[in-house]
Amino acid sequence: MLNRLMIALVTLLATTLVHAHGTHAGSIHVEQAQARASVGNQSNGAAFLTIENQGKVDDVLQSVAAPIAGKVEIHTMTMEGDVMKMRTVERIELKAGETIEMKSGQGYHIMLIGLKKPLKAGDSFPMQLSFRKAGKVRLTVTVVEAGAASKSGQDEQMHEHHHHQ
Ligand SMILES: [Cu+2]
Repeated sequence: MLNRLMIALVTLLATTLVHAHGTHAGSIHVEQAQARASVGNQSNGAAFLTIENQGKVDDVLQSVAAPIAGKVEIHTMTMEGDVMKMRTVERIELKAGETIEMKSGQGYHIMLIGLKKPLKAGDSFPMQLSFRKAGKVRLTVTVVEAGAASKSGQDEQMHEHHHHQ
C-alpha cells in the first residue's frame, strides 16, 4: 500500500517537472527555450526553442519580443560551401503536427540584438511569441553555457560580425 502511494507520488512529481519545461498556448507547445551565455562584451545573443504545433490547423509564428534586447528577429542560417550565412525571415510556418527544433549552426534561431545586459549562465528572461492562430505565448528562456549546445563559439562570433557590418 505504501509502495503504491510512493510510486504515485513519484509519478506525479515527474509529471510536474516535465510540464515545468514546456509552455502551452492553444495547440502550440514550446519547450527547450534556451539562450547562450554572452562571451566577452557581445552585444547580440541567440535563443533556441523547440516549437510544436499539436493542432489540426497550420499556424504561423509572426513575431518574437523580449525586453532583454533592443530588437528581436527570426533568423535562418545556411551553409554555403564553408561560409555560414544568416538572413532575417519574417515568419515561420508551422504546419499541423509539425515540430521545429532550433539548433545552433543551422536552421532557425531567435536573434537578440542589442542586449541590455550580458546573458549569464543560470539566468532566465521572459520572451513572447506571437502566432497567427494561437495568439501570444509567453515563456521563460534559460541561459546556458556558451559551449553547451555547440562545440565552438564560432557562430556567436559570426553573429557579432554580421550585425556590426
Ligand atoms: Cu542571427
